[in-house]
Amino acid sequence: MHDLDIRYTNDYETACRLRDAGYEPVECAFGQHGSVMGRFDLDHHGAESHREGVALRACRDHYGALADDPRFVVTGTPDADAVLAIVALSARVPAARIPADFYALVDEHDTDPIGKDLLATEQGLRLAWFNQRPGLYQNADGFRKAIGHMETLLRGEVSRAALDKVHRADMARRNKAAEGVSAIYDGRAVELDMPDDAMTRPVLRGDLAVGSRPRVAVVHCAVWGFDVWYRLAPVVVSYASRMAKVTVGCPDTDTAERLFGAGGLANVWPALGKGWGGRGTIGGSPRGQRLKAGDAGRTALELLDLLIV
Ligand SMILES: [Mn+2]
Repeated sequence: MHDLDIRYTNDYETACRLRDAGYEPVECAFGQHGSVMGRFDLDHHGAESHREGVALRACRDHYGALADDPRFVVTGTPDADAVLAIVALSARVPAARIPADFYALVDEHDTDPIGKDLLATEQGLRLAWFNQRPGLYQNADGFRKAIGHMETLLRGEVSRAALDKVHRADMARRNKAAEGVSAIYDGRAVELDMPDDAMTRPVLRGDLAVGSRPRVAVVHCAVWGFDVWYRLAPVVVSYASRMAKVTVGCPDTDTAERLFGAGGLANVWPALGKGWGGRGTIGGSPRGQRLKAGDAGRTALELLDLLIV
């Protein structure tokens, strides 16, 4: 097997130079510069978002295509999508060890991480094991570690006990996320009770979002919990005390546009004040400005006034 050569960069020009020298870019998106594309067009962000995910295409269409020349240029987080793509292109594990239901799930979870319960299936649990690995930092070492974890996983070397531990850890995270909900408001700013089926009720998106009585949830929580919170309200205002920052989110573009009009949350940033911003589905308070916990509640009430349905 040829040695993997992984180059990490946060610089668009460097990624272009490495691409021209024969390194295959995988998910090399650089904001306003756009994506650096190689022989296999392995990105699906921004201007490339019409393309299918990279692991899906690498596993299905290009397995082993770079086995003799496994040189890659990467950026950002070593997530399962990018890492699995590299493992498949370079044939680091036999193709039979990468079942279609696993790479399809990696793809699905990459493009829409909300509302898919990873703990519900064996392949999901395996993906959750990968996602829970510590040390998956945004650098070359993080990518090498992540590739090693993915290989271990695909070779079937993760024990039942380790997978069970992942299950318990994620249930603990979900419980913490639910405990972190401090208020759920309906359209008239009446506070609603926490439902008994918070963990199992469907995500409030699309028609469900428009028809639901809960409108906005306010959370104060140290763990990531949008998969839980969007079951409680289609708009989530989250306060992170460590960052002293307020984040506003909707589960997807369609839902955000139904609730706030074309452009989704882009309509609310100017109304929330100077410096607020982000994308159509998620964003938050001005960079570098420290907010107080109470600002999340105030933001939630302002959002109620901006809903168009
Ligand atoms: Mn991806």
